[in-house]
Amino acid sequence: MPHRLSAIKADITTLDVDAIVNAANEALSGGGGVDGAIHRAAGPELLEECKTLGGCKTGAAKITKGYNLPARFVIHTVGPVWRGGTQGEDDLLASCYRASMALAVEHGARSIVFPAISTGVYGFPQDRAATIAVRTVADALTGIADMDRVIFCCFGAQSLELHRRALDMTLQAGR
Ligand code: AR6
Repeated sequence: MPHRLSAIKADITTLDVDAIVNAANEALSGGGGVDGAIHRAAGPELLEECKTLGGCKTGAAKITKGYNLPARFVIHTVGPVWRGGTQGEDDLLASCYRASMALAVEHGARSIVFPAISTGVYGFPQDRAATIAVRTVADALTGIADMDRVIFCCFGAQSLELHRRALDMTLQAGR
């Protein structure tokens, strides 16, 4: 079970998997960071489809096609803005990972890649976010047989280290 989880350092737009996850905003209007990179790589049709979806609440997820990306689907989720940790940020971040996994399974995706949601512009502390990401996905995976691979796509060496550490701790805990 734990072997389905891994962390790599990469540009998420280059990965040939069934679904990549986008750290979007509630308007699904595109933006900077990973959102901007995904829209640039997918092409303008992605924004056209996003406009038909009626936005996305924080902690929820919506799915589109991948257009010019190698990935078949883009799952757009909206992470919480960090406001000190007392505004339900942890639960909302966990909800992003759960909702994205559920949508992927619903659409028959057997491989999914996550960026480090909320840890850029939205300011969520990176170590805390990595722990929540890995724990939430590992817990969800125990109830999902139809998923082969979940990858945490880190953009920097520090992020990779944090996710590897969180994965090691999860494996040691036998989850
Ligand atoms: N591949 C993988 N990870 C990336 C890439 C990439 N190409 N580019 C950046 N990252 P952010 P957020 C990492 O700011 O904090 C947008 O404007 C980055 O290093 O993209 O959830 C949206 O429209 C960081 O670790 O997302 C929203 O308004 C992580 O992706 C807002 O930003 C997330 O950083 C969302 O903010």
